[in-house]
Amino acid sequence: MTSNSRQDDLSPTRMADTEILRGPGGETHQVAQGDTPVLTTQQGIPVSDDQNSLRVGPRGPTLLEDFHFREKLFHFDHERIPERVVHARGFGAHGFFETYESLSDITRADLFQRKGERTPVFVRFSTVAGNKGSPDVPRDVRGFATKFYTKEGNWDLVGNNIPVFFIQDAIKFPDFVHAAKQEPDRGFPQAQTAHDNFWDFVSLSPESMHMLLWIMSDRTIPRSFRFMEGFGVHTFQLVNAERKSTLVKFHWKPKLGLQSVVWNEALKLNGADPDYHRRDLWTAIEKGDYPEWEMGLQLFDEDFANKFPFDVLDPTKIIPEEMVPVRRVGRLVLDRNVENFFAETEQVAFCTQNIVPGIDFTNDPLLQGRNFSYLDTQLKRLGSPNFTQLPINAPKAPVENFQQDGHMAFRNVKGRANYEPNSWGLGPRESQERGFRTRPQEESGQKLRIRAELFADHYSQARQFYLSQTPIERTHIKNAFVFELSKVETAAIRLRMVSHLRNVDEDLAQQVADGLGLEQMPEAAPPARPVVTGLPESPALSIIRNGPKTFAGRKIGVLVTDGVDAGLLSALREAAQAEGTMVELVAPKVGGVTTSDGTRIPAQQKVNGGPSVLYDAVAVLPSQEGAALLAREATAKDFVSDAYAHAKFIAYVDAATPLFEKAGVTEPNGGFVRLQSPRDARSFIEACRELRFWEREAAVQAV
Ligand code: HDE
Repeated sequence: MTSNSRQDDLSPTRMADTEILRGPGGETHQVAQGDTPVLTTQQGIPVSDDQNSLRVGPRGPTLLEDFHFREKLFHFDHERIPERVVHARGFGAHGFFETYESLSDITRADLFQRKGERTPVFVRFSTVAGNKGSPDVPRDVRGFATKFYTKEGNWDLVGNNIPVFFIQDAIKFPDFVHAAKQEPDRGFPQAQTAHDNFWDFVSLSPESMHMLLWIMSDRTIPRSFRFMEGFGVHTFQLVNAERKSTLVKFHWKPKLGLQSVVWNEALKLNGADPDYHRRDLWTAIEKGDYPEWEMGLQLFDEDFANKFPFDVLDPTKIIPEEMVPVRRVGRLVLDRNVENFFAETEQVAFCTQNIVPGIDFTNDPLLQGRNFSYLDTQLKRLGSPNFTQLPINAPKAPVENFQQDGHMAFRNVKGRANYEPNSWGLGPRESQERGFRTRPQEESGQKLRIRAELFADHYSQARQFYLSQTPIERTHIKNAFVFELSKVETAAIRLRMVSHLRNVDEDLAQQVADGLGLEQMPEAAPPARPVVTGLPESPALSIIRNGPKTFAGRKIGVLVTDGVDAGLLSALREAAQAEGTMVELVAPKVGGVTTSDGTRIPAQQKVNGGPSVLYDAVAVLPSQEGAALLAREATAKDFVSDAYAHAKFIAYVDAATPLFEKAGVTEPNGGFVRLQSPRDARSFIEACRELRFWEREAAVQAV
């Protein structure tokens, strides 16, 4: 065997300014010389051979003496840290938060004091249920966690893309998470709520009803992180220098507007690109198209809280924006990708208890429980109380205290004193004036395991959410219930769920019952408190009503073949560029095509790797011969028929007709734009601002 030839044969051969390295299989590698650093062990000892372990003779046993080999495998064996119990699948980026105006009348939090002040941030988005390697677009809540490195310490706003939660008391969190994740005997399903245990638990927990309406809506299948809202969920307090408190709900509003995919698209996306969301964020930042959100505050006082028909401490309730407007107070810009995924995205440790002077908690029982759980989980995950010293977690404000030692301590007390007070005049002391002070509040009452009265209203806001949706969105919610409950094998659980839906909306319950093929409608579940049926609609709750009216930040997939009309293609590119839209060419071969004017252009995707689900809109621009070829290719037909079924805007040239016919798209009508002149390219982009031609969806019924 050549690879086992004499060790000398495998040592580098120097040649001019490169060296030729022969690998273990006899293959050769060229390695740049000059500044190339020398490989070392963790102890800094230079390594002479990283291709072969030390052994006795070419066919003999490996020697224990090979410290480089042992260290390399030892380190590799310990590469993994426990993944997060929830929110394991995540993606993060750096950026800044910029304050629009001083909020000193409301809060003394340093980051809100000065107009134009920029505070560095790290944001991690995530799914909840799936394991670390699960796909990006399951039906799931998205985490939206922000670490603000303020001048007075780190503030972590650990939110979601949905403003309410499944449960009201942190004591139920382990049960809820167990039920949502893989079933313990079989270890599946992965990243799915569509299974018996999940629906069993939630149908036995009426407090989940409001959240269930949200998760069955398109909020849980966002187009990408860039197009979703974020919410702090709980009511917090902002406290000013006079220690006056204002109650607050935090919001993030995406600059590019809201957008979701459709369910059939999500199913296909997870196969076509399991990294769809992280790739989107990474690419946008790499291109300099920095994603942006505005921070919004809903500010209110105790008087409002007392009059509000629900409890502001109940995390299963919202305060409609129409009742308390969202005041935009700053912007969040993500402008830097991580340098190392593990060091930053994996090791970042968000803790809800990280708040800064000027912000305070409330008694929301979910928040109180979270304040214990996050610190605890970081110790398990990162293995040492010194996780705060990792660069991603370390405050950018000075850290001065006498906490010492522990695993991996690399910020250590200097000098003799490691306690305070001390007689040596060494080290930091507390400051009444600058330090974090909990706002004094009266608390009294018996110790009880009980919830506040208004927490028992489980259906009224679920109903309000449903009735605030457009007809298209209501259909999606109904379809999602039918899809998920159809995966539930136990008929009694399906019935129980429909019995709850009757308290939300009779029509919805009936449609879901029909979709499930129920023979008889179950009795409505007895509500713990009467359902308030007359709550006004809240248009802010609809995605479609809050669409972007721009196609910026979106992506068009252009299906091309040899002979594509060069003029139309460049008109389309220009119109897209003017809008801030990306264009990708999808061709029979990734090497590209030759256009009508003889220019050779590369493609970004081969047609079977670039299905139309990856794009927000498509253009089908083959030549006549090209269309005939594509009409024989199944994935080219899927490209067209999926774009059609998913109600996308489609630009086309007449030559595409045979492909459309083979794809079953017989009559290009609404939502189609025929490209004949450059002006048509602009009309196409303008049409795309609507994002989808929803009228088509009802006709196609791709649920
Ligand atoms: Fe979390 N949650 N959570 N959660 N959560 C975690 O902390 C927990 C809740 C949220 O990108 C864990 O570091 C309890 C609500 C996000 O690293 C853990 C309760 C909201 C992230 C934990 C909740 C969230 C987490 C797992 C009920 C929205 C990911 C790993 C009382 C407002 C942060 C970790 C990241 C992560 C506990 C409920 C958001 C186990 C006990 C409500 C975005 O500590």
